[in-house]
Amino acid sequence: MSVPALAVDPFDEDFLSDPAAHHAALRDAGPVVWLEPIECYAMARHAEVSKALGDHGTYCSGRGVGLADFSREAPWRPPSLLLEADPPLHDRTRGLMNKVVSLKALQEVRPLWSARAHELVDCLLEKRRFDAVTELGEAYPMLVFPDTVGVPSEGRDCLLTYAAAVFNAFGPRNAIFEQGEAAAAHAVGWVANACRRESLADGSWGASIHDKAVDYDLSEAEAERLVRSLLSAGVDTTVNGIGIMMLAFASFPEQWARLRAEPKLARRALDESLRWDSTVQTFFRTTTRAVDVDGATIPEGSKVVLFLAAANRDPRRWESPEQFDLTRATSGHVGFGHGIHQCLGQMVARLEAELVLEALIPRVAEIRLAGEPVRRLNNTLHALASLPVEILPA
Ligand code: OVM
Repeated sequence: MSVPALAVDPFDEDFLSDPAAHHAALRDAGPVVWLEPIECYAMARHAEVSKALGDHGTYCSGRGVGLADFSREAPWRPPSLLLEADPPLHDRTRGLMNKVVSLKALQEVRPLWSARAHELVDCLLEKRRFDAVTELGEAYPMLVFPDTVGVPSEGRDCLLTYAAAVFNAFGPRNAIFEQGEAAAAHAVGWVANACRRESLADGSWGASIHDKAVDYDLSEAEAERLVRSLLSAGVDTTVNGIGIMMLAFASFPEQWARLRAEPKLARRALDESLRWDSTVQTFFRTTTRAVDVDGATIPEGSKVVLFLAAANRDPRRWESPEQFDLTRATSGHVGFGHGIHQCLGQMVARLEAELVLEALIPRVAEIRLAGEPVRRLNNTLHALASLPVEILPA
């Protein structure tokens, strides 16, 4: 059987402006398709995306998880020792990071992070109208995460610039990629410096990575690169995760009422929000052998783009997938990925979202859109530039 070919560029402005509008065509074309404009295989159905993510032996990450094949072209920055690594190296680095970003570490930060959420919500309630992207989605992670990682206070805006560039760089070298790279030159230097042991606060997660490096047979340079992973993956993801979650509640007011009636649902809200509209839209893998997918063959050494966001709304897997529903069983969503690379920071992201909601629930009766949401185009992230909202006090 042959693989259907589509003339779809998932990184052009039309696609990136409204990815969900294009996902059904990708899913319906077949379990695996060939995208002519980017000369790459693609999967968009839940079953195939989940299976590929779970089979890291066949679908490897070491040749990059963007369009660029690191075995053919030099990566734009030294590869991540987590995201862009395969076992056995990956298991060692992940083992260290699991000890740093642990349940215990999260329990320790919870009281401070909760206080910060309440302070921020106090300010927002005074304003009533605010931008849920800049004043909440960005503001909250920036109030808690950089301090916890332990980076210098000066110049932290570089974290936002850097993350945007990192996620753009998984796509082709289009205008968005090039702009991101140009804007990030200064941020790249700032981040490199922030990752050094001398720059990191004592007792911070960043310092802890350095302290543990020897036990895991990792050099100081490798420890720096693991700190870099926290800074690359921990900012723009939660920024947009919280932003999109606020958009979900503004778009489905009955779900806000449902949450207020049963505040315990706050812990599940981010997962359903990610299923409904996934912050990370796509990641690539590279095949390590010829692989049969439902009767069609993908040759060895092929890039395959996995549409996490499309899988999360696949009607073959989800009932009423367009509906944001807090009571849905979200288990199996691939918004945090799946398999050995599944998001290391997922507990951090869930905690941030839960604490923001915990602060809002008792005090906010309604969240209303107060203007059109404005998108920020990114080659990987479903990102918002602005989300004007009005909150009505309870
Ligand atoms: C990393 C990294 C960068 C971007 C995303 C990510 C979603 C990880 O440097 O390890 O995970």
